[in-house]
Amino acid sequence: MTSSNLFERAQKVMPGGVNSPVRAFNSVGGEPVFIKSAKGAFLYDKDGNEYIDYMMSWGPLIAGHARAEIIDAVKQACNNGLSFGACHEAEAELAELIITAMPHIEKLRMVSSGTEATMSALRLARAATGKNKVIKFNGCYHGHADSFLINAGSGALTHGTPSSPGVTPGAAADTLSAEYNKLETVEKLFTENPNEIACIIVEPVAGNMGLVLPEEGFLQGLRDLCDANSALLIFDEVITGFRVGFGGAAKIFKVTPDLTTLGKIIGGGMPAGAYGGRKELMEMISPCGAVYQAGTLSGNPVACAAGIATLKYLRDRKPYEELDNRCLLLCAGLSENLANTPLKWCINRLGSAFTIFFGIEKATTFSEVSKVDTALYAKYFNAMLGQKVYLPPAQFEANFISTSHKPEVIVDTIHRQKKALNTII
Ligand code: KE4
Repeated sequence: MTSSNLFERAQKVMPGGVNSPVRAFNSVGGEPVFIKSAKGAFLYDKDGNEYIDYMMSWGPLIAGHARAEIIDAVKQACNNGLSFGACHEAEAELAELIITAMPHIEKLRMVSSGTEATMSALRLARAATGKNKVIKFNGCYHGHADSFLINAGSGALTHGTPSSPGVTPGAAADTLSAEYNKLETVEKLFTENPNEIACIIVEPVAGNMGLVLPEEGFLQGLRDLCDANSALLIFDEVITGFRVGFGGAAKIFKVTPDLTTLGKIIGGGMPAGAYGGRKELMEMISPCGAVYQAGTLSGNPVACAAGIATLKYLRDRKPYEELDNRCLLLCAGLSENLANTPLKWCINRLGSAFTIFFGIEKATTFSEVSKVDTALYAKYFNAMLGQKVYLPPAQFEANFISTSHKPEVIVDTIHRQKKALNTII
């Protein structure tokens, strides 16, 4: 069956034919390609096409698709059983790897997605402070729990539902929205809601409005505001954890959160998330504390095996300088091509993650990003797809490279982009 036949079939049994909205290609037009397999930096669709992949499953695959040592670890774990619903050694091994890399996490709880991690961290912050309100940032995305679907980024922004129907006024009332990189908007909320704010949750590097970096002093400013108002600071490192460095954004920007949420890379492509922080906070979580949170497949042995193999690969190979150099090379080449067109664009990059914004020349705040030319992005996406380069099918996302994106793949991508641009200029 071709991708088109498969999509027709999928639409009969799943909303939009997908299990996550942003996969539907709605904001870029056309129909999604159906993937048959993937290896290294490449995707292979059901229609016989090979693509260079920069979406990389939205971030988990920093080691590339189907890296042998990760596949082998998963196969071995599968042979011992897929799930126990009971304690097993790999849970502590994965937790120890994470805690060694991020010592501001003294204890953590494994869950099965980033959404579970952030919703649990929020519950814990509310219990620990006895306060109800949470500050999040317009354009930031923390998964689809009710509290976070207020002015959310990623697919919620892409599909025009930043504040989703079905979220009750009660839930929405406890979520306050601030502007990323604008500390004054956070300070104002603390002034207007004295002693009511349990926490700030922030993507330390925003990935869900496209990649937007924290300006000098922004993250430290959030830290100071939390300390001054007895609120907790939650770093949502679902994207940035083990992506921007082995110690995450907290280490790079030298700001210590009270709680951290993780996902994506810690599962190595398998369903996994985690939340963690200081011992006295985490010991409020059941069964040692009263804050309830649970999950049938939390700490699943197969997911833990993939996560352990991925983190050991990163710990031992130390690929971050190489990834940074490769992505710098890529973005320089892509920028040179774009500079030779009449288009308005800008590019943000940190390490192996980047976003090209179309229609704007600066992307440091949500209000700037809101002015992007999504129609032009759609044209660019399809032109690149035509050159067999697979990008995120939405402007408000980050692109990722992996250790499988060898220099020759980078150079080839730059050549393919040049051809793609010639078809839309
Ligand atoms: P999941 O529930 O999708 O595992 O994680 C939610 C989440 C939490 N925090 C951050 C910073 C995230 O980026 C995400 C999920 N990221 C999106 C892509 N931007 C997932 C892709 C999708 O929704 O299909």
